Amino acid sequence: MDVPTATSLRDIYPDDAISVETKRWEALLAQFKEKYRRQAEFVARSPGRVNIIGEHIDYSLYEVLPMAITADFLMAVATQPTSQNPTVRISNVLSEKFPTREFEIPKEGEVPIDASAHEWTNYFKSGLRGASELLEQKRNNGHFVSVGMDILSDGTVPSGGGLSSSASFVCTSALAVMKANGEEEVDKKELCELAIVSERAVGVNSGGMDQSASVFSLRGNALYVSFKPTLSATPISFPHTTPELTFVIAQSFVAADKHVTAPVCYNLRVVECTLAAVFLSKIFNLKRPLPTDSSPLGTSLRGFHDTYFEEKEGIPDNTKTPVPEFRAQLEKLAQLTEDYLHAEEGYTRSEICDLLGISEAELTARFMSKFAVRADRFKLRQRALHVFREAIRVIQFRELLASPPASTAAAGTDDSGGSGSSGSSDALLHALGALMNQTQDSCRALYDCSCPELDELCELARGAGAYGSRLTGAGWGGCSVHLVPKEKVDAVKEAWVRGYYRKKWPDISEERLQEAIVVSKPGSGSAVFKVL
Ligand code: NG1
Ligand code: MG
Repeated sequence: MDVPTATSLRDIYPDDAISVETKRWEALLAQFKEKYRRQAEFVARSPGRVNIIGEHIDYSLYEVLPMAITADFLMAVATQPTSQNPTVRISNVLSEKFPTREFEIPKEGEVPIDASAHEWTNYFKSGLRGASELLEQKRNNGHFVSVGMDILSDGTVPSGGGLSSSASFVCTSALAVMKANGEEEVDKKELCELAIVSERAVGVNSGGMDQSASVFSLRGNALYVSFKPTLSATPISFPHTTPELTFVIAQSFVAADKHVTAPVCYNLRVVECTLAAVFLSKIFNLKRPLPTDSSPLGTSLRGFHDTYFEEKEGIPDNTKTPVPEFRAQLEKLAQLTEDYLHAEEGYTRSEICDLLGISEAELTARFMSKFAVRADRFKLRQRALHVFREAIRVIQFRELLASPPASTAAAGTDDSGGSGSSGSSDALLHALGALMNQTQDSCRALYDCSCPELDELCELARGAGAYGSRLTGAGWGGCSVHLVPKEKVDAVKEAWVRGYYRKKWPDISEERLQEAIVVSKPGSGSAVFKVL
């Protein structure tokens, strides 16, 4: 399945976004011509995403359910004539915030990336590096050096906000490099996998959800992303409901820069899940070492899951387990975690070493060296419980979308006395919202990745009529997502403006408020738009 070449913005954006996006693209192309004295040849784009459910389980290789939003990262590109010293000139429409950079593409070796510097072009360089490696493999004629490029970029995905601004930037960059180097068709899976690996080059040991949602999404659908046995993405249509099923996104404006907090937040959670997998496999005396199919993340809870059932219940190939069994397996693993992983306050390094029979030096070398973490205790119980139960909620959410519950009207008149359809939608929306609320509780209480501001936004939304409210993305700040009936959207917005935004920032500007709350329909993924 290849990245589509769009011939009109209607192929990319939902109808209600067309006029704004048309003006944005025209401004981008005009500014490109002004800056580089020539026309752009194409525009590459990849959207941000909001994760509907399945939080902090992609790096444990469990399925997740994100959807692409309208906001995206654009790159208008023109290739430079082949030269001995190909260079990249990359600029951004917000030139003061993102200064123009120019650098030579090295003739041998990789383009250097200084992950310690928060240099905005690092994301482009990681995409350039990944795409160059892929093209070197595909073309198989020695070291690949990209052509020179002139680039003008424009991103509307709020950065550090849990809407995968980083993934949209890396996916667009890799796509732009592939197109600039003459790839007629770009395979979505190849693009996604290279973007996943590339993003780790900038220091966050992330899973693959964001890049999958950014590349594979189809307008009007959520995306069921699976990582086992290999990366795959299935569009999931939303049933037609009344009231219309609307997802509202609200920024907490608490900066959630994963690169700064990774050693005590995001990357620490990855280590805790890996250690939980290794710990559990030791407790249950699994014979075979856990697969490192999630490398370079290391071993995953899913690797433990599959190995446990293969060894203990002789399930040959657990990737083809029908859903009811798979769900029963998850219930069992959550129970085993309850029963065997006791430490409420977390495990110390020496306790982990004692059980694994390894030295602290080996523990650090094997699990905490590629991505450094800082912690004295590791809450293996809590993190594993969240992961197994969250994976169950994703299954339940998907089943609800596939077969909405029987109408409440059919089971006796519902309170509104309305027609069957509104009754059944109400039951569906309540059930979906309840799962989202459970995820929020688990993210706060078991995974400890919420924050007071996110909790407050959720409480305010529920009080104003939202069916379900939760943080989305890594958490510790950033964004929240809410399932709100269309006719309650204004009331929920009002509750946030009064109860949160104007309270914390009394002189907040109107456009800041516009930025804070986004109602986005499920959008399409990566695309290329030929200009010349
Ligand atoms: P955000 O916060 O949107 O960047 C991060 C990870 C995802 C996933 C979520 C939590 C990166 C690039 N992405 O998303 O892989 O683990 O957190 O579900 O770090
Ligand atoms: Mg991100």
